[in-house]
Amino acid sequence: QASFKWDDAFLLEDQLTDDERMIRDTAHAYCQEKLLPRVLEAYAQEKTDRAIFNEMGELGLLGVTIPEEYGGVGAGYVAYGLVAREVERIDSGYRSMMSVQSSLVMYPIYAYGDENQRKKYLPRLATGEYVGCFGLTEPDAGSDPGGMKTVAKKIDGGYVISGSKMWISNSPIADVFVVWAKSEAHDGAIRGFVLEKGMKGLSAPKIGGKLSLRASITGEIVMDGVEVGEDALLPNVSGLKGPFGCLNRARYGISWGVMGAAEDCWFRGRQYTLDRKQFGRPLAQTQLVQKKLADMQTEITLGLQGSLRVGRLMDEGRAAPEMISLVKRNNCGKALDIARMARDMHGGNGISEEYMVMRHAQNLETVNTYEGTHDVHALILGRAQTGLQAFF
Ligand code: TGC
Ligand code: FAD
Repeated sequence: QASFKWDDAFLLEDQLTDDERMIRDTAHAYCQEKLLPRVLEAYAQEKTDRAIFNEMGELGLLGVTIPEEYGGVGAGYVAYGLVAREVERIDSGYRSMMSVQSSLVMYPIYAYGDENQRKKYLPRLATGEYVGCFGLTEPDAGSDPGGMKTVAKKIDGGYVISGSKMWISNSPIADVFVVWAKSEAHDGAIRGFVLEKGMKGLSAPKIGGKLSLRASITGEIVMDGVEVGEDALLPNVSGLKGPFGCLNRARYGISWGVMGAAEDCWFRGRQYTLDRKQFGRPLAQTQLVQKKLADMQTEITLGLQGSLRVGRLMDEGRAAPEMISLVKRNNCGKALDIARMARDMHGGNGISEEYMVMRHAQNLETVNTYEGTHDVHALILGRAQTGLQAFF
C-alpha cells in the first residue's frame, strides 16, 4: 500500500524537475536564514530593507524567467512560482518586492521594450542594483484601470507625462518606474513608459499607516509634467493588454506565494495544537481541530496542484488569463481563510507577533485585493462562462 505524506499529500515534490528543486532549495535556504530573522522588526517598524533586493539578486531570485543574456536565470514559470512560495512563507510583503521587480518591471521591459531598453535596465534590475515599480492604479481607477487619467502629451522628441498613481509597491525606493498612461499621440491608447528616479516633476511619497504588508514599502507616483524622450516609450505594446500581460505573470506567482503563507499557518497551527493541552489532552486530539487541519491540508494540496498545472501550461504557452484568475482568486481566498483559522487555533497567543499567524492574515487581506480583487476575478470567470459582461 502506498504511504501517505501528510504534508505533501499529492506528492508535489515528485512532479518537479531537478532544476526546479534546486532553485526552490536556494530560495528556501535564503528565506529561512536571512528573511525570517528580520521579519518581525521590519513589520513592527514598517521598515523595508533595500538590501533584500541585492541579496535576492545575488542568488538569481529576481527575474527567474528572464533569459540569461539579460541577467535572468532563464528558468520556467514553475520555478518562479516555487520561489514565490518560499518567499511568501516568510511574508507576503517580501514576495511583493520580488514579484513586482520580476513580473511587473523586468517582464514588460523584456517583452515590450527595445534592445536598448533591455540592455540598459534588465541586468541592473536582475542584480538588485536598481529597484523597480509598476504604476497602473490611480486614486480614481483601481479595478477599472481603463478609467485612468494619466496622460502623455506629445512634444518634439518625446512626451510630457502628467498624472498620479496610487498604492504602488516599491515606489518610494524605486530607481525605475514602469508607468501606464493614455497617449494622445496614439489616439488615447494606453502605453507604457519607463521613467527614472530624479526626473524633473517625478516624486514618489510613501503611504504610511498601513495595517497590512508593512514589510513592503508602498507609495504614490506623482508625475507633474515629467518630460521624457522617445526612448522612454515601450514600443512593442499598445492598449490594456500591455499591463494585463504583466499582471498575468504576477497573479500566477501570487497563486503560489499565498500557498506558502497558508502552509506556514497550517504547520504552525498543527504544531501549536499538538503541544497545547486543554481538558487533559492535546487540542489536536479534538474533532473540531482535526477538521480544521483537514480543511487546511485539502485546500493547500488542491491549490498547489492547480498552480502547478497552470505553471506547466504557461511554460507550454497554453495558459489562458482566465486560468490564472481561477488560481489567483481561489488560492488567495483559501489562504486568507486558513490564516484566520490558524489565528483562531492559537487562542490568545494567536494575536501575538511571535506566533506569526496574525501577520500572515493581515498581509493576505491585501493580497486578496491587489492584482484584481477576489470579486473582480469572479467577474472575469463569470464573463468567460456566460458571455455576459457584469462589470458595468
Ligand atoms: P477588457 O475589455 O476585458 O480588456 C481590455 C483589453 O485588455 C485585454 N485583456 C488582457 N490581455 C492579456 N491578459 C489579460 N489578463 C487580459 N485581460 C484583458 C483584452 O483582450 C482587451 O484587449 P484589446 O486588444 O481587445 O483591447 O477590459 P476591461 O476594461 O473591461 O477590464 C475589466 C477587468 C476587470 C478584467 C480588468 O480591468 C481587471 O482585471 N481589473 C483589475 C485591475 C488590476 O488587477 N490591477 C492591478 C494593479 S497592479 C497591482 O496590484 C500590483 S500589486 C503587486 C505586488 O505588490 O505584489
Ligand atoms: P476598488 O476598485 O474601488 O474596489 C473596491 C471594492 O469594490 C472591491 O471589493 C471590489 O471587488 C469591488 N468592485 C469593484 N468593481 C466592482 C464591480 N464591477 N462589481 C462588483 N464589485 C466591484 N497597483 C499598482 O498599479 N501597482 C502596485 O504596485 C500596487 N501595489 C499595491 C500594494 C498594496 C499594499 C495595495 C493595497 C494595493 C496595491 N495596488 C497596486 C493597487 C491594487 O491593485 C488595487 O487596490 C486593486 O486593484 C483594487 O482597486 P481599488 O483599491 O481602487 O478598489
